Amino acid sequence: MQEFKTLGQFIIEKQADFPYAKGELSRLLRDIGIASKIVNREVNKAGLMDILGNAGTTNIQGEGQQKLDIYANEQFIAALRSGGECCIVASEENEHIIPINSEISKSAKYVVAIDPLDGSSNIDVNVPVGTIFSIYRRKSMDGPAELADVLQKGTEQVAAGYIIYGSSTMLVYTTGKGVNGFTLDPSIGEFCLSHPDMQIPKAGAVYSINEGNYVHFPQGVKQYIKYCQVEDKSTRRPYASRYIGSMVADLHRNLIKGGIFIYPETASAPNGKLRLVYECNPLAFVIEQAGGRASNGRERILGLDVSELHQRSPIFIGSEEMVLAAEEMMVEENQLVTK
Ligand code: AHM
Ligand code: MG
Repeated sequence: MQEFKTLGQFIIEKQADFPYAKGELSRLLRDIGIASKIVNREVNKAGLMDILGNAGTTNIQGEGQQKLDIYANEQFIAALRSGGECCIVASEENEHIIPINSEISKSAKYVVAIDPLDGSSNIDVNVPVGTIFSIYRRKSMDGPAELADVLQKGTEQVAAGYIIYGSSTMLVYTTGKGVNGFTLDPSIGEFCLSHPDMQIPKAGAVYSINEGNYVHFPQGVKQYIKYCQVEDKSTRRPYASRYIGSMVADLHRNLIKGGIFIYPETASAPNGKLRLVYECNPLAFVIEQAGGRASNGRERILGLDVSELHQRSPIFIGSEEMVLAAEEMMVEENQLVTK
């Protein structure tokens, strides 16, 4: 008989890696896994149900919210509330932190930052979307948990990961001891360990960037794009350009095959588009744990100061050698931004 390991079994097995932990983090990861299965069910039905389309409201960043964004947000918050291990949820879909004030969450030690459904504008066209999550320990147990508990540097994350709702659904996460990937077996409704100890190749042959914004990119990024397109056998150039427009999907492919994903700053968006707390930091933690690199073009993403919940950051993330090459060009060009 084929032997397999479920996410639940794996989490329990790994609990021994955290001698100080009493199983709370394991239960938190379990809660996220459960909510993701419910979201997966709805994402898969998107073409069939009247759930498709715009809910007619906008999130605090003025972007159109799809109905499934709202649904996913509610599911994750509900799972974290009923699990009892989380005292604050911070979500892309909510302007403010959501304190969990239930009786069982009183002594909860963890805060969770989440992008419940990233790339959700892709749902209408059946392109993979994802969930991104990040877990921190509360800074202090005195008094109620507060925003400061969420605004921690990425280096303070105790766990982070993503779920990709793609041709199959996968959950990939790290607790700082490597990266493991689990594929959902729909026939038994369990995530099964399919990608143990994931390692991103040191270099790849794929670059992912929204090249339509080329005229607005900093000179260093323009120079790097040109570099990607020049023929050079030793570095496998020209690289292939692959941009799905769902960061989780682009990053997942690059994690497995090697590659770089860039969402830079532009003149009109000096901090780029992507959000530090629940998009950049968790994915940077995963990629670093897989042996890759993540920066804002100059500094390590995980070391950046966090002052706002919905703070944005440029991001250069993926295979180490590729990110290093892009960073060098950012320095060389002195970060000139094309007006
Ligand atoms: P969202 O959080 O509003 O879904 O936006 C995040 C997404 C990323 O998944 C993706 O990489 C990027 O935005 C695409 O943006 P663009 O269309 O500007 O290339
Ligand atoms: Mg997002």
